[in-house]
Amino acid sequence: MSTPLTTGQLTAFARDGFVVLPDFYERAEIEAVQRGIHQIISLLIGQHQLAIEQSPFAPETFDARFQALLAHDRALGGVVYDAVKQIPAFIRLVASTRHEAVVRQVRGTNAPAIAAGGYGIRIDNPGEEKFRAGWHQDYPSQFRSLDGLVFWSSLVPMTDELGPVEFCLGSHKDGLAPVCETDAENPDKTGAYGLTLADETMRVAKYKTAAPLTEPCDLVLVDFLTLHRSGENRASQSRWSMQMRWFNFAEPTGKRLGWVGSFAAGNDLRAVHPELVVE
Ligand SMILES: O=C(O)CCC(=O)C(=O)O
Repeated sequence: MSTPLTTGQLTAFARDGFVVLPDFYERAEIEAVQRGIHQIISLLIGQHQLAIEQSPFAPETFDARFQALLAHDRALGGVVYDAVKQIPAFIRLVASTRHEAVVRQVRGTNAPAIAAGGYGIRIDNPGEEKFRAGWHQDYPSQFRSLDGLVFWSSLVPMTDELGPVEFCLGSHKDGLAPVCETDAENPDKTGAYGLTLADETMRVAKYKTAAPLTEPCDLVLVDFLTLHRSGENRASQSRWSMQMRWFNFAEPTGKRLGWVGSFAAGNDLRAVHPELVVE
């Protein structure tokens, strides 16, 4: 059997609910995704005849003109967001045999699965709150299987200013956390973004937190039950990161639900898991 994680990494994952695997991806795999993003930005600049200087691709500056594009028209940021998850090199990465081997090893399953619609590339823009993810577990907004895994990887060198993801250490061991469906402080947040943890402050205070500063090519492997949230981007650049979700066809809850997806698949948390929703 292929064993991508060392014993130490497996132990850390079981203890903390996430683990950083340095240099998990090949540089060429990541550059191909960055190149695809650069191309989409170039195409939009050309299409809208914007007075933004074209710049040749380099991995360190693949998004150099993105802030200028946003400044011209924020809606083009949404066009980029929807487009980049369709870059072939990204889809190849999502479906990579190494991801499959990780699921087999970590979940001890011979039935790994890719969560349809459960993958994308986040673009966390400086100072934007609307799409920042508050404290959450992935399962209520994904379903598929209780033991799903997120493959999270940054496309830019992470810094404190960019607002790295924060994790509650060991929180996955406490099972599913009840949620409220509205965020009183942020009424414009909807769907998965509108869910807040019941008794959030008390719940989160139980755990130590960590916010790893990873590099492109590093993987952060995250349990579907681990509490985590987006940091605040206080930099002048966007924070680009990939989320690729897999699950396990053989896990009993997922099997019982027919492996359905959550919000993005049009399903209602209250209908599928009424016990998780508190008023
Ligand atoms: O990258 C982020 O800011 C948060 C990502 C996240 O919450 C997730 O992958 O579930």
